[in-house]
Amino acid sequence: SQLAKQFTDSSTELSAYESYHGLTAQAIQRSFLDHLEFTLAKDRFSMTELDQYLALAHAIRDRMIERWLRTQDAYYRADAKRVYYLSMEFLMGRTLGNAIINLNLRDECQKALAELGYALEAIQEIEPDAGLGNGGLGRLAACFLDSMATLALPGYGYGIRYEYGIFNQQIKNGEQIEQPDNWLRYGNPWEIVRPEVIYPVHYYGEVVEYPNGKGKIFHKWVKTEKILALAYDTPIPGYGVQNVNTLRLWSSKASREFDFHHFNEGDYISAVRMKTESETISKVLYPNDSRHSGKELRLKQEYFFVSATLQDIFRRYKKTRNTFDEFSDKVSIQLNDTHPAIAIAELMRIFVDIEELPWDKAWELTRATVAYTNHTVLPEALEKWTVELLGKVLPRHLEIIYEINHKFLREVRMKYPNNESLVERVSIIEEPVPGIRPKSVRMANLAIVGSHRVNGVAALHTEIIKRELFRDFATMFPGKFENKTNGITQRRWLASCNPDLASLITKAIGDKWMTDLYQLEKLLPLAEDAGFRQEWQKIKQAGKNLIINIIEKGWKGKIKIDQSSIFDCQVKRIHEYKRQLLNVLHAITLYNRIRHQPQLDVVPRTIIFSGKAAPGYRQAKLIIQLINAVADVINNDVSTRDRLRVIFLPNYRVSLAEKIMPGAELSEQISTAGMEASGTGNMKFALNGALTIGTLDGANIEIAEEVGSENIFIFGLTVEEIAALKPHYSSWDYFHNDPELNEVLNMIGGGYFSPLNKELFHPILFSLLEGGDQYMVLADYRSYIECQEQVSQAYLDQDQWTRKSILNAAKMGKFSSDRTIQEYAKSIWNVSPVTVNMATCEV
Ligand code: T68
Repeated sequence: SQLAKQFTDSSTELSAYESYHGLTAQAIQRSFLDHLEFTLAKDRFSMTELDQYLALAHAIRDRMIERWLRTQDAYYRADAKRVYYLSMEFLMGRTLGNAIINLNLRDECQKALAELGYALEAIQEIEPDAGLGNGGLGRLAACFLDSMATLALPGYGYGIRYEYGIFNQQIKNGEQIEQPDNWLRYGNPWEIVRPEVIYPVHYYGEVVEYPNGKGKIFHKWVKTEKILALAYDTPIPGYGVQNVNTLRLWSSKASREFDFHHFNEGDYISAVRMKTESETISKVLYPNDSRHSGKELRLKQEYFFVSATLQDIFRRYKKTRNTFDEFSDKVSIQLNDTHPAIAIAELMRIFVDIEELPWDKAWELTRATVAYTNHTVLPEALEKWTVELLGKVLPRHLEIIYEINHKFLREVRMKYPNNESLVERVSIIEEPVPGIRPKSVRMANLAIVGSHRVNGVAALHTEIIKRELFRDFATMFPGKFENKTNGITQRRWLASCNPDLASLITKAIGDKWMTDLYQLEKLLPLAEDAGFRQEWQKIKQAGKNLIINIIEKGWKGKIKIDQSSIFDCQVKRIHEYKRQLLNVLHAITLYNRIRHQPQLDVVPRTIIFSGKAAPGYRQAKLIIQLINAVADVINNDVSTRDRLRVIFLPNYRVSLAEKIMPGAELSEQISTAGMEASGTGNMKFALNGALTIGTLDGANIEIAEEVGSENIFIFGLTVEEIAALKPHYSSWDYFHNDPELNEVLNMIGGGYFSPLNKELFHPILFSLLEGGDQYMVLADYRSYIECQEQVSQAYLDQDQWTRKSILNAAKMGKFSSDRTIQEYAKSIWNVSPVTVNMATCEV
């Protein structure tokens, strides 16, 4: 510490400080070469590209370790309140580029590598994505970790170290093929295994009651099957601070008992088989983003990481305290959706059965500690476990849930007498309907009853959960429901993914936007500066050219893209409510207009889709097939293809998103109003200067408020209009009364895009017509087409378009996840920053 102090006492000696901590280009180069030789045992003859990546990753990781240790020590010394973000998904993507940005080492790394003849950008491409999530919910968790570290909050991510993340998507003959994502194949240089941090997790068995001698009955969960949870830690560096937080992911291991209890060969073999089976718990991420599957293995995954995490939280709490009186002053637990909601029952079990606290005290602590974020209103996505399954896998938890429900319903009946239909609606237990539905546990109801706060993820979504989905609860617990509009981290979604735009912005307004995104408003006057617009436009064009490179590489040069066409992008999970179909109907409409009037002067477009469908979601997979079939016809038609292109980019993932955002000009956010809780892709696009075409749904509404109606393209029915239309909606009317729509649907139904199998897309037509068009695609068609005409018109005035592009980015301040996390910290978690300073802390 003497040495460190000496270096920082005078600001002129900053470089000495950096040199002491190995933050110079020279030190990074030395470290890179050392890792190549001593960690990887390679020289410049035997070294591969993978080795270059691994050596650089180790050199960067080394530079986080001291800060990491100091951070954990600082939180301990400050006796800080900790936040635990419990999530089944952390969609981290790549780590190298982000770590380099957050440590502020970009120039140093580039210099160190350039001297050796390597390019940083090429090395970054070697890293596989950590795809431990499906989409928005998992990526939100990753952005939150970045913001918590940057805000110096004592925050921890807790989840599962899936051996296989979200599947890799290939497109073969226009169809999605799923390939396993073996992301750990070449090792993961960012994780550190903690062999000493290992906890037992129990399943099955039975509950026995016994008197404690003082007239009380206690419960013991016995004859369980036990497996082990082993901790792997990943450092999460903040930007502009020296805090490095932790993401702790659990991996399942067979418990040792399996090894001892075999007496003959048969037992030995079955012991080994049990061992491998117990290790399947953390094997693979469930690839559904919007449908509850109800599978036993999924329930076991949820309890697996909740149980290990709570044991870890209790261990940390008990290091400094021997009563639980201050538990909720020192611990805050955020549930990322209901997936970890069993934590409420597990907390009660630990307090009551193990720590022997009275029920009421345990309940008070549990509710004061836990908060729940809802991410969806889709009924099919709400988690319900059958009483039969939950009672088999977690018998004691089922008893506890019954007890929670019993006491809760007693209060409800007291407060609202003679209202059994209310009781039925708010009950945590859903009663069975013979032959229709089994008796089940409603996890959202458990999460609401067991939390002190429930939040939605955008203003409209929060209103919908308060007024509809959870109306009874919102009346019962006024003040429990809050909005926390989502955000994204500008470190990844601007600084790292779009370095040229980032440096243009920094040249113009300084770099404070890196930690205060509202600073981007300083760009507003520059929208009127022709020189600035020109530079902005040049960078956007470079971004477009990068996408062109990806396409030309993917199609082996067989597709030529007009670099002056509108880059119109819809990238997100494929789902009927997100309405990729509406976008396809527009593409076909444009195609028809050009075909029918070959002389028509249209604004050239490149319509880009990317996204995965859940492997079991038939309709979504068929939509992928339709997009590819339409693309095939349009891209092969010499009479139209110079003016219209349709591209489906395979295997959408974080690292691909980072390449699309800088080149996107039009952002498609066209969900049925009321169905997209927030969306976060909408924010990433706008931050990178794309204009939005969208419905009044999720965070689009708030984006429109920020950028102003002149700078966004809004169309379609509002939530209220949809509610009013729904009861007497007939999609057939739109089909019959709109000739262009009629033609488009007849082409899809008549096999125009599937000449070898003319019925292929009938299920799509069925869903839009006989099926009732649940997502109101046809109702919004005309409004969408007209809005797209306005987009094309607006694009003709490039200068004006660029002005709007700058304005959009300038108004994204609100959508930094730093703002979101500050709101959580203040009104849900009640936590404060603990700033780590390497120069002043004791070594
Ligand atoms: C998304 N939800 C919302 N769910 O759809 C999106 N679900 O509007 C919102 O912006 C985002 O959450 C962040 O709040 C999801 O991504 C899932 O991925 C999911 C995964 C498993 C089970 C259910």
